[in-house]
Order: sequence, then structure tokens, then C-alpha cells
Amino acid sequence: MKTVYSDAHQAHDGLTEFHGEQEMPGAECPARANNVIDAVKQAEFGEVIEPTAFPDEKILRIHDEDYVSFLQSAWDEWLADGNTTKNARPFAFVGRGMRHADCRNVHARFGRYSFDTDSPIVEGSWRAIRTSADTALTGAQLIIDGAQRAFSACRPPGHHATENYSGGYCYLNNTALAAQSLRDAGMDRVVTLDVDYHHGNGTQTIFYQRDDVMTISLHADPADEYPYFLGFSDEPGEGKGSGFNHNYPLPLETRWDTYSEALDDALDKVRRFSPDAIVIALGLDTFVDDPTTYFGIETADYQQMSAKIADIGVPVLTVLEGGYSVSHIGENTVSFLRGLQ
Ligand code: OKP
Ligand code: ZN
Repeated sequence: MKTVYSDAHQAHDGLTEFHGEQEMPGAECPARANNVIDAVKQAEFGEVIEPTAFPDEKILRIHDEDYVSFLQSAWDEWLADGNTTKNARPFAFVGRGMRHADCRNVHARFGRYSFDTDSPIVEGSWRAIRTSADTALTGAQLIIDGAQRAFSACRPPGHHATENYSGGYCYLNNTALAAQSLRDAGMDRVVTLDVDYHHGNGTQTIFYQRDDVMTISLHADPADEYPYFLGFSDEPGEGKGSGFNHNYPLPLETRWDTYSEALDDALDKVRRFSPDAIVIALGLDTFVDDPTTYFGIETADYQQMSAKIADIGVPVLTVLEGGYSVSHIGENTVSFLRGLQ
């Protein structure tokens, strides 16, 4: 299995997030991807290749042009406005019934294009964000060109980002971009299967009215956990997309026994859909020792998880999402990739 990876993520660094009134180092840090790629190299899974630079049209298949151009110029707009902090972030958001069109002020634009304060833009962010998208698109291209397996070691992650807003450390939706790319190459039915601890609200939203991309997410119950406002069990999809979104909200402290039952149910739905390919949104933040979350998945469980997915017998692209135990994210990723072999 080939892995796609670029060092461009390193400059998306020095991110901070607020815990109460304390500004803390962000959990989504360069060491995560560095440890993943080191572990993958050490496990000798196959060649590690650089992403191809895809044209912007590929990004615009999923994202709105005004949003992409905001991400691209956000840091310069922040400086031009006279701000001096190293992290650019919103403090005001668009409430229901308020106006979001034609925001000009940089703070308005940050609020209009985000749903939380934990997805800052720093000086080096745009290149990392755009390259992360290319990393996913290159993985999809490997599948299009006939590979049964590929791994896109993306950073920053993407599954919380929609067509036009960022959140949860995500800016461009790498998983959605990959799924769309598979569709555009003539694969009729694609599944996105999100096993990150957090609901993949961006991916769900992007494909909510479509029947050609089935979106499935297993995650901590949004009644207890981020992203709070989406990811409940009664979100079936809309219009012709009705029946093509499946959420599995799970209780805090969920371990492999409970998780695997939900996964088996999800995989039944995948089988009935009979997809041409599966894109996994791989979050390793379900790990028992993840410092930010409350599930009990262990290293060996990831191999069982992916073996069940491999059983379906279709090409699988794995896209890296979350996972904040920096010291374990590498071995957990390797365990997952091993089960796909
Ligand atoms: C991203 B991904 C308080 C902590 C906020 C946000 C979680 C984002 C998860 N500042 N936590 O799905 O792994
Ligand atoms: Zn997560």
C-alpha cells in the first residue's frame, strides 16, 4: 500500500485553543503527522510518495469559491487589519436569522466562515491546508489508477469542514474531496466511513442530499461531545439523499465490544449499498489513552476494525483525521493499516 505524505504541514504550527479562559497549545500539532509517517516508514508498508498538485477546480467540486479564497487570504487580511496575534481566529459568529453574505471586516469573515474558535489560521496554514487536500486527492488517484489500498497521511484533518465553513481543526474536507474525485472518475457509488471519535459533520452536510455517496459515522454521542449540533441517530439524509446517511452515536467509555457491534451494523449497510470504493475517515482519537476523549479502543482493536472493513472486498482509501495521543498515534495507525493488508 502506498502512503501519500508531504512535509508542508510543518508550518501549520503554533496553533492554540482555549480551555476556559486559558490559551493552551493546540492538540492538533505537527508531531501527530510526523509520528504517523515515521511509524508507517518503519513498518515498511510500501512507498511513501509526495502529493500531486491538483488544480483548484478539484477543490471547487466540494467547496465554495468565496470560502476557499477566504482561507487563502485570511492570514494577510488578519495582518492588514492590524492584528498582532500569531493565531487568527473568530470571536463572533452568525446566529440564526443574522446576515452572512458579503462580510468585509476580517473578524466578520472569520466568524462567517467558522463554527468554532479552535480552528485558527497561522502564517503557514494555507499551504498546509491546500497540500493536505492534494494528499487526499492523490490517494484517490491511486485508487482510480487501480490500487486496492492507499493511505493519505493528511494534516490538517478535514471531516468537520463543510462547503463553506471550518471547525474542529479542519478547513478543507479531505475525505469529501477524495470521495468526489472517485465519483468524478466514474465510480458510481462511494461510501465515506468515519471512525473518528467525533461526528464527521462536514462530510455528512456536504453529501446530505445525495444518493451516490453514502456517509456513515461512528462517534461519541453529540449530546455529550463535540461537535454537539449534528451527528444524532435521526439524520437519515434529505430528498434523494434520504436513507444514505447513517449515524452511530455511542456512549462515553465505549470499548471495542460495543463499538464492533455498531461497526457490524454499519458494514451491513455498506454491503447493501454495494459501493465501488470506501473512503475511511481515520481518527485515532477513539484510543483509550487519547488525552482529549473518552472511548476505550486499544491498539490491537484497530487491526480488527480495519479487517472487518477489508472483508467487504472493495478498494479502500484511508484518510487521516484526528488522534491526539502523540506518542501512540503512529502505532495505532500502523495497526489499522495492517488489518487492511
Ligand atoms: C477534531 B477531530 C476545547 C477543545 C475542543 C475540539 C475537538 C475537535 C476534534 N478547546 N475540542 O474530529 O479529531
Ligand atoms: Zn476527532
